[in-house]
Amino acid sequence: MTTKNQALAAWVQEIADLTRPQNIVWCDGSEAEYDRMIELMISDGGLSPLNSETHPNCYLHLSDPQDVARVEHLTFICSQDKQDAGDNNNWMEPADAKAKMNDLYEGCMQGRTMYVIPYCMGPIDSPFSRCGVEITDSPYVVINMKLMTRMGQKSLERIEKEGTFVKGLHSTGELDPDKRFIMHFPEELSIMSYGSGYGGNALLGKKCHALRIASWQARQEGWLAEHMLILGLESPEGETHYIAAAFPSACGKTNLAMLIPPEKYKDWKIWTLGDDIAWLHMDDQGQLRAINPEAGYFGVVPGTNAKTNRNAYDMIKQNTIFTNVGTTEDNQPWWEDKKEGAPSTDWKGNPYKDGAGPAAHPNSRFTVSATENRAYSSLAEAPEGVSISAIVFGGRRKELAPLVYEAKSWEHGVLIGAGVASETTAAATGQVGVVRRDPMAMKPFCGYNFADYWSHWLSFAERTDTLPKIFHVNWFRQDDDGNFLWPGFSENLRVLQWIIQRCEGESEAVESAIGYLPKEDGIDIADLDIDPDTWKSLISINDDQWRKEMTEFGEYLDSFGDRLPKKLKEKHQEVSALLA
Ligand code: OXD
Ligand code: MN
Repeated sequence: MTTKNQALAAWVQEIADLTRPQNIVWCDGSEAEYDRMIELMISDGGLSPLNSETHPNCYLHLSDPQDVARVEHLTFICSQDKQDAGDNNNWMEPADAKAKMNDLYEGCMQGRTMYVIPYCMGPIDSPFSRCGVEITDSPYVVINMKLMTRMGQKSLERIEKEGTFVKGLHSTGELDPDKRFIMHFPEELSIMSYGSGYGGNALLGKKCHALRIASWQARQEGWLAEHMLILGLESPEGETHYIAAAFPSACGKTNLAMLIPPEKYKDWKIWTLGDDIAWLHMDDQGQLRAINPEAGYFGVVPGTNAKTNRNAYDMIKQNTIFTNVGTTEDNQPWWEDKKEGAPSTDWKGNPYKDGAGPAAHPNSRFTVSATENRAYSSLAEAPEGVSISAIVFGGRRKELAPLVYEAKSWEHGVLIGAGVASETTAAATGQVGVVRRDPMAMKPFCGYNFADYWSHWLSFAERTDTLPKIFHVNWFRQDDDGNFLWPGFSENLRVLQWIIQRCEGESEAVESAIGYLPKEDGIDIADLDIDPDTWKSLISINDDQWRKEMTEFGEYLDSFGDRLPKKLKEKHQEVSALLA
């Protein structure tokens, strides 16, 4: 296989000259190729088969122990002008970045195979989809890209027809944390990644293309690339509303996207369209429509059990690649909170020792095709996407943010999104559990200056008056002893119902300084074990805490200087004045 696209052929040759691989393989995306790659990886020790009776076609990959998460401090946006990347990103001068990377790439694939992976982000026949080509020396990347994207021959054909593609070059290099960089060149639609095999750093279609590069392109072309799940909520009457929801990494997007309604609401149904990324376009009628650019899930494993996420739990019993979990004595995958079996080896492949840390790494992952999910929506493949009724932002906050509140307008909703803050998780290296600002859950993923990003969000209000309503949720409030106040998981359906009722004008709300809150009986909790005081504190605000929050948030916004949109500042002042 090779290509009719001259630019692609020339680039592949240029990279081969630089990296000097032993051979070059163009990936066709076939099942036979996937099976061959699995065999190859088993034979060289990169994968091991799991129990084929309990987990047919499931494999375990153990990564280098120093390569288990995204590396935000080593991730750069290399725009011509530093201000375009903004203080929300690390920046490097493009020529310097290329020189640094080319030094690392020089001869790095000697003795290795170079794989050329044409892929399409989004349904292959959607006008909203975008293609890319990843060149990599990692067989692990090839098999993961096969599950996570539409990869191979069809994508190559689309590239040959369209003539454009995002260029992604990846090498695992020496897996040396001191020689690890993830560089983005948004003006050139290109990505250079070196020294890591971890999904978020190495599967270039995902965070690098579908968020960082795509967010830049989206701004220029009038759409949005967001860190959002997409779900359909179907009522017993058969009406389905679509919701897009942004939460920081490892805050339950996959669980929400696959939620199984509690017994009392068993006639309701949640359909999954995506669990991590949404591309939002406005159609001719002024409706915001969403597609999921991905074709699979790269989800956090620990905590997944029959109660927290039955769909995912069942989904990953076959045709799944596990990364950095433990195993049981009979070679089934094992992780903390699986609630079944016991660990015999840990994620480093050593015998498991009680008390010597978790068996599965807290950021261990499953990779699986979306078609394995029994709640996968038939509209996930629709070229035109689905019309979005509500946008939801959320973070992991022990205190402050109520269970749910609604923005008073689109512009106010943009302020709420910009104000998202969350406790950090194991999805990125660094300290866990520290509250940090994570606007729209895009702190690690927005490929340009947040001030320009918020202007772009605000500009949608000038284009239509039929935008979705915007909400904020917080499933993670705790009492002083660290107990969660809200049961979460399936019960979150009750909150989604309120959101849809509000979109339909069917439920009254209480106006507060920060937005509309549910009335005490607005969400049905009669059968839940929540005492009235707890419930009140979940759906009300503490003015003192919010005054402090608005002051800190204001300082954060001001740090963006003159580029900060005036409208956002005004909205901030309005809310602050209501709290004064
Ligand atoms: C992810 C992340 O893997 O956000 O989706 O880190
Ligand atoms: Mn994510």
